Amino acid sequence: MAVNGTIPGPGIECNWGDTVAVIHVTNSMTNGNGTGIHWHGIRQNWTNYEDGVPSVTQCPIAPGDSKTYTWRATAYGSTWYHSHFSLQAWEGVFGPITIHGPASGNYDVDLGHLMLSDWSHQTSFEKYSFAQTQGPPTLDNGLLNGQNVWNNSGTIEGSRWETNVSSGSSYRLRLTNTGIDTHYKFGIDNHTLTVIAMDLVPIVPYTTDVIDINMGQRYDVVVNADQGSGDYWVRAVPQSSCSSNNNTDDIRGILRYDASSTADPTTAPYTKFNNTLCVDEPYASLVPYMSDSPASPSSGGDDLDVTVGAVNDLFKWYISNKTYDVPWENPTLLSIYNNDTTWTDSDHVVELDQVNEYVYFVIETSQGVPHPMHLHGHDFWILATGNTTYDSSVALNTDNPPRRDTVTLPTIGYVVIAFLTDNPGAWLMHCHIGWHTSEGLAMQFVERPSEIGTSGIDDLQSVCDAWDAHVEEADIEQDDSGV
Ligand SMILES: [Cu+2]
Repeated sequence: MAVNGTIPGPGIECNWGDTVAVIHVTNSMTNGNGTGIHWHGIRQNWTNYEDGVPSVTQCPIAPGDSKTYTWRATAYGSTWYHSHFSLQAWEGVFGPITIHGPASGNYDVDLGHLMLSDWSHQTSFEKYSFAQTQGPPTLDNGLLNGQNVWNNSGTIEGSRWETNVSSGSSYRLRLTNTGIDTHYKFGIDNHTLTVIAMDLVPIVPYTTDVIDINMGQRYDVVVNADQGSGDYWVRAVPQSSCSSNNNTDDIRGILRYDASSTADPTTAPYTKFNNTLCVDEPYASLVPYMSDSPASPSSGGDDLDVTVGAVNDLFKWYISNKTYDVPWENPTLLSIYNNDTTWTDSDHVVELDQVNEYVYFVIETSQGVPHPMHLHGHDFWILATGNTTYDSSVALNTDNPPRRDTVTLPTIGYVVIAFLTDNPGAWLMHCHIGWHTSEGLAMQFVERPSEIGTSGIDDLQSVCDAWDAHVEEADIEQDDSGV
């Protein structure tokens, strides 16, 4: 699957403050393949109906149907769009978004996005039944901006991603992990990375040789071409404590000082790649450049306990003992428009009625699987995190703590987040591991429902009508959580 014929799809580029109008999404697929495009990390402030999530903010766009999205770029930096329907994102329905604005570090050249994907020769849809019954399958390979090589029984196929630099110049790279189930460490042999942004938040720059990047996260890094000459490996290494891949050591691109060179680099990786833990960058390194601190919560938040269990011998993930399962044809926002706000356990709605107040949530797990947790419609503050059991004596950092939209819940650990209820809407929070999302590791905040209003209702209804008509004539069975 692809957007306009390429993987990654075409980039969307705009300036901070722009209204991105308009993006036409036409579903050219066939029978049963609905779609919906989510603009990851875009705040959608008062534009919940543009969030692109089937079962939450819209029905799937039916084959042959179209939907037009419009949204405002209220933050700046690097992000991406992807399908939020079933496993399509990991078949190639994604692409980069660049929002130009200030940066907290200098650089000479913007090299654009480098999207780190994982890949298998079987489709994600083919692997889903294995994932549901036996756990996460081993993947075959990884891709840098859609490229890599593959040793097909002795024949090397494909080609590597390459980039050229001039000695003495500095380069901005926009990293996104688009994988279905791969935590990457990324680095360039003999070069350092100066990190200037996480997700869509500029940070006080810090320098590292290797960076941890979990699914859904973005980091903007500046690379100084300070080696004079030569060819260097660019490495994305799946971390074996939480990711399984058959090509771990050869997901590589090449950085060249001499564009005419065709030589393979002979450089060696940093030893930091040998640490295979799946963790975020050091908490203390992630200091937002623009200081912003949350106040105390108006009331106690929930404790969200992440667990895995089985239903009919299929893995299901739970948050607070609820596994998310919402029909595509009955999105939350449609229910709100229809004043039908009686929620079931499988809707897993937490209603937030407070206006412009801070809410705190503890997300924790006693199981040995880390999860990249992503919230729609907000950046959240990370008040505390640790790989121990949470207890209420944990000290919370409320002095300009890291804020972003995707955080790693550590294995047998916790993370405490806060956000401001300044954005009426139905906002999904979910694990960005593709298998886990489909297996129910999701919930939704219905924020200030009485103020959501009816903007977008005509569009929502017409997309739902087309989907309902498609369901009537095609025999469609929803075999995942709806997100
Ligand atoms: Cu997960």
